[in-house]
Amino acid sequence: MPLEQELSLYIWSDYLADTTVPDFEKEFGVKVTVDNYESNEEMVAKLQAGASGYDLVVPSSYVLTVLRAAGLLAPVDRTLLPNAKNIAPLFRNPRWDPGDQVSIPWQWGFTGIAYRKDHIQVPPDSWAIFLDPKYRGKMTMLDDGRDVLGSFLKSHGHSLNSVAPAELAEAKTDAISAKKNLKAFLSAPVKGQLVAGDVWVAQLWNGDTAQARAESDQIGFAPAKEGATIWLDALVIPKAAKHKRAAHAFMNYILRPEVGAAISDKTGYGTPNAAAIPLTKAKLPYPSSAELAKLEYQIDLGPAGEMWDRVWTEVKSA
Ligand code: N2P
Repeated sequence: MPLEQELSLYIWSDYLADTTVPDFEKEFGVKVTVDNYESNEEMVAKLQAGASGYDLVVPSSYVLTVLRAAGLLAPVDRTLLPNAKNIAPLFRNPRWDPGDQVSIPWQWGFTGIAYRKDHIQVPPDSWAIFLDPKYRGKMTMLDDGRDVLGSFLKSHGHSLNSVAPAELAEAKTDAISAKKNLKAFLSAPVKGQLVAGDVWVAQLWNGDTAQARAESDQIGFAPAKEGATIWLDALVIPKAAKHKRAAHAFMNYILRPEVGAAISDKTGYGTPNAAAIPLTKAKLPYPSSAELAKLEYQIDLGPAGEMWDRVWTEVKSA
C-alpha cells in the first residue's frame, strides 16, 4: 500500500508538541490537517453525525470500547509499527483493546484540582471545595459529565463508574449544588483563565494544569483525596479512513522515543512509550501502585450510559 499524501488527525486540543506535525510532514511528504475537540462526547457526536474524513482519532479508553464494539475502527497492522516495541508493558494488551488490534496508546493522565496559590493558601485536596460558596464565581469544573458526576460519586465512596440510580442521584444533587458556585463547566480552555487569575479553582487534568503552570508559577495542582479518574487516550484509525497507510506511518512516528518525549514535554502528560521516558524533562513516571489504588479507569457504562446522559443534561440545564 503506497503512502498517501494527506492525513487528517482529529485530536483533543493542546495534545501535540509544536514539532510533532511539521516534522512528520517534512520527513514523510504528507500534508496533515488537525482538527480539535474538547471532549470525547463532542468527538463521538461528530463521528456519529457521519464525519468520515478523519484518518486518526484519539478517544479515551472507555470510548474506544464503544467505537470498537460498533465496528467503527480499522484493524491496526502491527507489521507497519516496528516502534511498537517501545510501548511499556503496562499499556499493552489493555482490556479496552484485547490483543492490541485497533489502537496504540497516546498519553495517560488523571483528573485533579488546579488552583491559584496566590488566592488559595491550603491546597484544595477534596472535591468538596466545589460545594463551598466561599469561592463562588471563581471556580470551574470540567465540561464532562463523566468527570463531574464521577468526582461526586467518589466523594460518597462509590465507583466513578456506578450505574446505581440512587448513587447517581446523590452525585447529581452535589453537581447541581456545585454548579451554583461555578463560573462555568469548562475543560482545556480554562487554562487561560487560570493564568489570567480569573479562575482560582478548577477541576482539571494534570497535564493541562502543567501547561498552565508553564505560563504562571502561581498555579498548583492537588490530587483529590477521595480518588479520581485515570485515563489512557489512544490513537485509532476509523474504518472509513481514506489514508490508512499514512495513519500507520504517523502511529509509528509518534512511537519514536524522541517524538513521544517531545509530546509529553509539551502536554505535561505521561507517555506510554517506555523508551521516551528517559528523554522527557519531567521524567513523569508511571502511576505508583498507591496512586493507582486511588485512581479508577472509566469504563463503558453500557445501557446505563443513557441514564448518565440524562442526569448530565439535567445538571447542565438546572
Ligand atoms: C488534552 C487532554 C485530554 C485529556 N488537552 C482527557 N482525556
